[in-house]
Formats: sequence, C-alpha cells, structure tokens
Amino acid sequence: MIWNDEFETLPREAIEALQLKRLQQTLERVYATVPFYQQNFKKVGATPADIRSLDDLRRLPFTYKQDMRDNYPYGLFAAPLNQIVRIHASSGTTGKPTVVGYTRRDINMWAELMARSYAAAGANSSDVIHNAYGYGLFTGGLGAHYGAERLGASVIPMSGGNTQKQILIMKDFGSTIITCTPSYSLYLAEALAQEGIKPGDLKLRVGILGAEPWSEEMRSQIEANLGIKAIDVYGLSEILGPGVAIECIEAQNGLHIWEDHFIAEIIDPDSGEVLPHGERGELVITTITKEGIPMIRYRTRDITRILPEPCICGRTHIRLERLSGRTDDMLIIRGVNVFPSQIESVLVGIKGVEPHYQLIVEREGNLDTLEVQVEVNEETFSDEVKVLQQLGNEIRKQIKDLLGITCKVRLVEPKSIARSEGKAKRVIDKR
Ligand code: DLL
Repeated sequence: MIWNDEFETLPREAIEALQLKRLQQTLERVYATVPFYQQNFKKVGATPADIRSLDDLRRLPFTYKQDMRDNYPYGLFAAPLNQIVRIHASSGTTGKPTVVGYTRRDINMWAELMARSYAAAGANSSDVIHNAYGYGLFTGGLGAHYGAERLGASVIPMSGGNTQKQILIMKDFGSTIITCTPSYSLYLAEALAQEGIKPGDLKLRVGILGAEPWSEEMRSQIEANLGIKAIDVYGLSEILGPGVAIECIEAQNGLHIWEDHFIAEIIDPDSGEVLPHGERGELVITTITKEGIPMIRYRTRDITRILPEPCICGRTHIRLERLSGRTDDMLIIRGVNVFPSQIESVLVGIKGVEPHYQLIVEREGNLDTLEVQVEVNEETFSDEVKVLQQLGNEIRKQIKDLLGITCKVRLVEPKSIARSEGKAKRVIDKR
C-alpha cells in the first residue's frame, strides 16, 4: 500500500521543483540561525540566494560528524530550545555523543515518514508491531514506535533485550511484524528454535530490519529461519533516525529514499566530487524540511549507489542500493579494502557454520593479519577434527578467492560469540 500517494508518486520534475523550493527555505533558515553554517557558506563565498538550482548545492561545503562534536551539544540547532520537544543522541564509538533535537513539526514529519516506510514494507493498521529496537537516546525505539502508531497498527513497545520475554510476548500477543537489527532477528530465530517453536507457530510475517549493515545472504537466512519477509530500513540520527529510506515489499531491491524530505548525493569520498547516478560512493544527505537541526550536505560515511531505474511498486523516489558498509568500518588489510559484510556473505553460504562471527585485525611487524572467528553448529562441532579442518580450509579459500587476502580462520564453539541486542560488534581492530 502506498501511504501518501500524492507525494510518493510525484513525477521527477515535480520532485525536483519541490526539492529546490524546500532547499532554499532550509538554507535561509540555517544561514539566519546557525553561526556554523553562516561561516561555512562564507568560506566559499556563497549565500543562500546563490543556490538557484539543485546543481548549485555542490558549491556548499560538507558537514561532518566532527562539526556536531565541535558544536556540542546544541550549537547546530536552528530552533530555540523552547521549540525543541525531543532530544536524541548517538553514542558514537569515540568521544562525545552527537546530539539532535526535534521540533513538534519534526516529530510529526518523522512519524509520517516512518508510517510511509511501514506501508512500503507491507504493513497496515491490522498489524501487531513488535518493536524490539532500543528505546532511549537511540532513535530506533521511539522512531519506529511513533510511525507504527501513525500507521494505526498496534505497537508493542518491547525495546531490546530479555529474549525469553520477547518470545513469550511474540507468541501470546500474536506479533505480525518484528522491528529490530538483523543480527538480533537471527538471535531471536535461534532462541525460538531452541524452545522448539517453529516459524509456522507464530503469526510473524515481516521483519523491518536495519541500523547495521547486513548482506543479501543474511536476508535469505533470516527469511528462512523466521518464515518472514525481511525488509531493509535505513536511517541515521543525524538526519532523522529510522525511516530515511526503506525497501518496498514489491521489489525488495534497493531502498527508496524519501526525496520530498531529503536530497541524496553520491560522492567520491576522497575527492568530494559528486558522482553520476549508478556509481558507488559515499552517501551525502541534505535535509530540506527539518527545523530542529537541519543538515546541509552531511557526510554519512555510508557506501551505496543510486539506482535510478523506475521501480515496479510505482513509487518515484530513487532507490539506494543496500548499504554495503561505511567508509570508516571499511578495513584495509594489506592494502585491500574489506567490508565485514563481504566476509559475512562467504560465511553465510557455508554449511556447518552459523552467521555469528567476529573479525580480529592485528599487526604483526608491518603486516596486517585478519582472523575470522566463526561459530560452527552443534552437529559439526561434535564432528572429527578432520572435518573441522576441512571446513576451516574451505572458508579460508573462499575468502581468498573473493578478496584476495589470506586470513586465519578460527572455528569456535556454538554460542560462544557474544550476542548483541542492538548493533552487532563485528570487528575488533587491535592495530
Ligand atoms: O541506526 C537509525 C536506525 C534505527 C536505522 C533503526 C534503522 C533502524 P544511528 O545509531 O545514528 O541511527 O546509526 C546510523 O547505522 O550511518 C549506517 O552506518 C548504519 N545503518 C543504519 N541503517 C542501516 C542499514 C540508526 N539498513 C548508522 N544498512 C548509519 C546498513 C545501516 N547500515
């Protein structure tokens, strides 16, 4: 179902005209209210009035996560605190959190976009939405919650953790949709299997999964283990939270980014040059309707490309290819760029191992080393040493074939790698 037919199916020219109008309003707003932007624009000798076309946007400087830290906590807000009704923050791996504020209108817009996203994922007002994203400073919980209410569905505010209780509620309350990270959905599947609950025993039919990179192979596994359709949802707190882009259930191929609220550019992360549609690079997003903390050309660090072809679902908003990782969790191992998701795609395709893994990167002398730790399943674990050796060799060979790097493979006991209730920690970089 298309939630907002008028806006989701706008012809391209109309989308672009709307984007330009909203962009100009946003630029006026930040220039007048946020000293950081005024200074930034002055550095390149531009004022909002100079941005007369969407192409002119590339004249403006980028905004980085570091700019948010430098203006911590409220320095980039474009509305006074008495108009801010909600504050979220993302923990970040280093240093201070990045803080975002929403006006009442922003919260309303977010609920609308999330409702739109649910509808694109095939949800409707009869659904029982089991929301296992964490509630709190993280945007996942409340973002998914408000959208589910806006859709008119029945939302169960589970938050993360307490897997036994999740299972009980899921069974007894008849949850039809689960919202959580892909890694947690696999963990849930495992816990369900352990209790002898089969997918058919539940009413679950769709998972709306995001907040971390995952692979196509992992999707197949989740769909099989839980008996659901797994839909990829993307977002980031700096821009909004969940609901920036989502796959439609019709195609499950690329995430529609809501272009009446965001302008997406793909750039070469090194040169900063804007790349043509279809080329892979770093996603840069400009918000064009936000009041609390508008973002101009925000460097997401997420890697994707724009799929400009029309989609079978009838929505006209462009699609982003599944996000393959970040420029900054991209590992460089002996000069080779490696995304954890690439290794995952190998592991998921191998019989006898579970999709629970960790990558340990170290440096011995001048040489980077990669160790892939992966769990084997119960059956394989009790097999002969020879079988395990063969399995390790097979994984090593496939990774070598795919990436051209040699790694160490350590097969570990079932359930020995820490499970996460939120974003999985895949990489331990000791360099
Ligand atoms: O993770 C918002 C969110 C919540 C999205 C629930 C989807 C569902 P942050 O904590 O600010 O916000 O982290 C944002 O997570 O820049 C990506 O690197 C990564 N990410 C989010 N969704 C996906 C996805 C939330 N579908 C960062 N695929 C982003 C790959 C994703 N990476």
